[in-house]
Amino acid sequence: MNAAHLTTTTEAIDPVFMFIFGACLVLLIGITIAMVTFVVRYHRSRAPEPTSKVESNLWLEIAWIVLPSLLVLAMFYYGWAGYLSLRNVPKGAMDVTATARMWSWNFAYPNGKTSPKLYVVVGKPVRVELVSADVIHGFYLPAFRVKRDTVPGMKNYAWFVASKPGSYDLFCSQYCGTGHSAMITTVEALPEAEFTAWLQQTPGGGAAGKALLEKHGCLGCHSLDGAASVGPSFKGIWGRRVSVVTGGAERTISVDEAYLRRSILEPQADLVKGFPPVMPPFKDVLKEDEIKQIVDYLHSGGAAASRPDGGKLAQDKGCLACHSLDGSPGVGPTLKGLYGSQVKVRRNSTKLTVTADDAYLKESIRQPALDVVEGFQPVMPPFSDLKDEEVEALVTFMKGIK
Ligand code: HEC
Ligand code: HEC
Ligand SMILES: [Cu+2]
Repeated sequence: MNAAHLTTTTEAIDPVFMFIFGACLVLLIGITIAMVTFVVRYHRSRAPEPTSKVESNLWLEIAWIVLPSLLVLAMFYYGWAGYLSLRNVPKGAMDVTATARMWSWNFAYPNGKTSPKLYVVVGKPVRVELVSADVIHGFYLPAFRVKRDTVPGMKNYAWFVASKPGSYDLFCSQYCGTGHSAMITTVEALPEAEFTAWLQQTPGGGAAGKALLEKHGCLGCHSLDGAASVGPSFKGIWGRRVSVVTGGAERTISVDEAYLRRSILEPQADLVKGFPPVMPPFKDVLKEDEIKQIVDYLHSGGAAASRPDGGKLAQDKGCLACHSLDGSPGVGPTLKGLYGSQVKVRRNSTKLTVTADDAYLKESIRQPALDVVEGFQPVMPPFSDLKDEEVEALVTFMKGIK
């Protein structure tokens, strides 16, 4: 039980458990045998009178004080050592933030990627920062013997390492309301290469495009916030009218995909007026999918907005834990065909029918308790912390679910 040699949380916990369990088993068997033997041997029919004249036995008393004390101290020692290995995160651990909310998990990686499943590298320790968005939840990984509460407003963490590739259950161990049992997801342990490939995959919201801009040094010459730099700012670039010099002749064009591609691949072809021709061509540098991601990113409003993706938000914010997209019932009404439909709601205990338009959808997200849909409990948490553009994105997303 030397902490320095422990490699996994399972190895830290299992011997402690077996030791305590073994000690209890030995005691249970010993005490039961002694009890049965005494019952038989000293039954009144065999021994009607007390036979023993012993008043006290010093050695026996010392033994039954010292031996159990040693046993209990040993349990404490092993338990403490095991606890320390659970609290001391090995060096070089990967960081992931787990956010628990009613009733879903979301995992955020340092590069901004988020996922409803916890992807990890086989053999590499993972430090999980535990955050709760609402009530007390519990981060519970039976396969790795890890169980730790996630408490709102409290910093907490857990670590583990998956030594074999595979899919392991991840539960919430605190009863946190109606949808508690829905807080089930998995740890996906992948070989390093597969994990890296997964981590770099386009994460919807344009983080990949931005990462590419950073990687290729574009941001050294182009700002995202409108500030002047070596080149024009990317802020609000899509659709902007620009004056360019093409083959010596000046013309004004609006920025679209074709123009963006040309500007990136052959910057000298259309030279933005007032800027020096210093941008290197990226023709042989960027791959097609990278160009696409960059163009998408610039299209989406680039830095200024990096417009949120409603579908992804619905996943990340836990909407889909309570709302289905396919018409099936859940904790909340399905989102399928919701937009434009007539909804029966209860507002301040009066019943009325409203049309699910933009305003209604927005209000349902920000103040769900205002209009409670008939037949449902008012359990939806208010998402008052969402930004306006995030609410817009969610509404756009919901409109699309026909
Ligand atoms: C060395 C500085 C430099 C780097 C690095 C650079 N650019 Fe440029 N970029 C410029 C300058 C200067 C201009 C304006 C002159 C021109 O049109 O070539 C420009 C123009 C552009 C334009 C047209 C802008 C407009 O307002 O019409 C786009 C789009 C663009 N760059 C994208 C990129 C991307 C994407 C990268 C990275 C893959 C990149 N640039 C890297 C300096 C740079
Ligand atoms: C804890 C479960 C839960 C979560 C999480 C949740 N909702 Fe709800 N939602 C409900 C319930 C229950 C109702 C019906 C009662 C009411 O109107 O408050 C509802 C109602 C709604 C309605 C009105 C539906 C209708 O049929 O008129 C919309 C729109 C909605 N939710 C959107 C969202 C969005 C978007 C999110 C994520 C940001 C979200 N919800 C997260 C449980 C949830
Ligand atoms: Cu929970």
